[in-house]
Amino acid sequence: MIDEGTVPWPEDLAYAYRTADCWRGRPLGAYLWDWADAWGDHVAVVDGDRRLTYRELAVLSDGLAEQLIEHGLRRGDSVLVQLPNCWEFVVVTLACFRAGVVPVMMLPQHRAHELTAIAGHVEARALVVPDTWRGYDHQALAHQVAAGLPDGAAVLVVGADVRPHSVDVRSLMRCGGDVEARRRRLDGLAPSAADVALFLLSGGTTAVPKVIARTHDDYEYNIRRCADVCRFSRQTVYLAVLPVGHNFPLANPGVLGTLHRGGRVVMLPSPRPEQAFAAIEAEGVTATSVVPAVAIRWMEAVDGSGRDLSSLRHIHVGGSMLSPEVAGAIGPALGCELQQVYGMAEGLVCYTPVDAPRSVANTTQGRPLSPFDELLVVHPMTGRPVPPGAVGELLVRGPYTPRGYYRAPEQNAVSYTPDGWYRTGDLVRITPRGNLVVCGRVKDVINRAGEKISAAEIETLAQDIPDVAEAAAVSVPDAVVGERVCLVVRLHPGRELTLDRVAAALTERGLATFKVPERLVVLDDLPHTPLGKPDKKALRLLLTRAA
Ligand code: AMP
Ligand code: DBH
Repeated sequence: MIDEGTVPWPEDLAYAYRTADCWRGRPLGAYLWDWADAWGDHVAVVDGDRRLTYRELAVLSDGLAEQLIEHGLRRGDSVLVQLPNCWEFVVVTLACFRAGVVPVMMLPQHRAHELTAIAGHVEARALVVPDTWRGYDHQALAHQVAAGLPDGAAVLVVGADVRPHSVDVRSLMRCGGDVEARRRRLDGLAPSAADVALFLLSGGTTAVPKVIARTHDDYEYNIRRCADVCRFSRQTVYLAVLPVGHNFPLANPGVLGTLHRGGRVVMLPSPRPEQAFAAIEAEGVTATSVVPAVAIRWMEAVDGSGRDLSSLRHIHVGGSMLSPEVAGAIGPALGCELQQVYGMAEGLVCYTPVDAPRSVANTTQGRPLSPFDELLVVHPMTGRPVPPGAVGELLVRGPYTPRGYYRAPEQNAVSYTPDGWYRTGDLVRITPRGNLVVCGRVKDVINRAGEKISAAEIETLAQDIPDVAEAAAVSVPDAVVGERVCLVVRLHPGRELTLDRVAAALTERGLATFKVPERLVVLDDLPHTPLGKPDKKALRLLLTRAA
C-alpha cells in the first residue's frame, strides 16, 4: 500500500537498493520475533524497576498490535505517539510496526498548535499520550485535539489515571490468548516493506512542522548501518536520554539499533546529569547519544558526582554545532570515546567512525553511513557545484533519504530539486579524506539545544498579536543551549509589548514551550532585503552589536 502522499524513489534505484542488500524487503515488525527467537530471555528494555525480556517485548507488542486492529485501526492508519522515554513507548512503536499502523513521532513538549496541525495533516485515527506528564494534562489535550478532527480519534492513555472515553494502553497489551496463534495472524497481516513505517517530524522551516514518511525498508537499512558503524552488539547497553521521538535516539542507532543487535535499552525521561549518571552506573551503560548542550552539562557535573561512569565506552554527539574545543574535552571528561553525528530526520546520517583519530573525531562530523549516499555541495545562490573542499550547501540523495515530504507538493518544490536531491539547508565542506564539516546553514531555523525551531512558525503566530505590525524571529547565540529565539518586532503606533506578553500569547495559541521567544527587541523599523522580507543577517548583526 504505497500512500499517495509520499514521493517514491525512482524504480531503477529502488531495484538497485534491493539488489545491493540495502532494502531487505521485510517490515520492521518481522524483526521483533527474530530478536525474541534469538535472545528471548535477554533483557531488552529497562525503565526504572521495569525490565522486559525480548520475549516479553514481542508478546506485549503483538498483544497491543492485535488490540489496535480490534479497535478499528487499519493498515496505513496513522497514530500520534506522544510519550516520554518509557518502556511503553517501545511496545507501542513495535505494535504499530506489527499492525502496519503508522506512528507519528511527536515530542512530549508539543502542545495544541503542533498536535492539531500534525493530526490534521496525517488524518490521525488515534493519539497515544501519558495521562499527565510534568504537571501537564496530556489526556485532556488529546481529547481536545481528537474532537477537532473531522472523524474524531481514539485517545489511548499510558498511566494510572485513565478516564472515561480513554483507552488504557497497558491493559490492551495484556490481552491474553494464544501467543503463537496471534503471531501467525499478525504475520499474515504484515505490511509491505515498501509501506510507510513511521512518520518523523522535521524541525522545519515552515509555519507548520513538516512530516517525513520513512518506509520499513529504508528505516531498517538506516538502523542496521548505524548499528554497524557504531559496533553495537549484544554487549551494548544503550541509554536513551534525548526524547525518543527524535530520529537520533530512536534509530541512529539508538533504541532500535540496540534492539536490532540484541543489546539492552535503558529508557530515561530526562538527560539531567544526576539521573543519567545514576543510570549509567546502575545499568553499566556502554553507549548513549546527546546533543552538545547536554554533553556540556554532563562535563560540568561529572566532577564530584560520585558516580562510576567507567562502563561508558561511546558517546554520540550531534544535532547542533559542536566546536572542536568542546569536542576535544568530552572524551577525557567523561572517560569515553566521542563519535560525532550529523543527521536529519529527512534521511542522511554521518558518523565519525569508532577509533577514528582524534583529529577526525574532534573536528569533523564524519562520513555518510552508506556507499549509496550521494552528496553534492553547491553554491547556495547559483546551485552549481563548488570546487572540492569549498563550503557550500549540502544536497543529498540515497537509499534512506526519501524524495519528498509527506503531502507537501509545494514545499517539495522548494526543499527538493527536480531530480530528487534534498536541500539540507546546511553549509558544509568535505575534507580531502571524505569527512564532512558542518560550517553553518542557509535555512531559516533556530537550533536551540538541538531542537529545530522554524522562524516562520514563530513569526506567523507573533504576527497575530494585535500590537505587532511586523515580526522576525532570529537566533541569538547562547553559551548553554547554542542558540535562543529572539523576536524582533515593529509595533503599531502607540503600542507597547513585553516579553511576558509575547510568551503568554504564543503559549495561549498552544505553541510548545521550547519555541517561545526568550528575548524581545522592539525596533522603530526592521531592516529589509531587496525583496521586502526582514533582513535576518542584518538583524543578527544588530543584535550581536547590541549585546
Ligand atoms: P531535522 O531536519 O529537523 O531532522 O534536523 C536536522 C538538522 O539538524 C540538520 O540539517 C542540521 O541543520 C542540524 N544538525 C544535525 N546534526 C548536526 C551537527 N552534528 N552539527 C550541526 N548541525 C547539525
Ligand atoms: O538533528 C537531527 O535531526 C539529528 C542529529 C543526529 C538526526 O536526525 C540524526 C542524528 O539522525
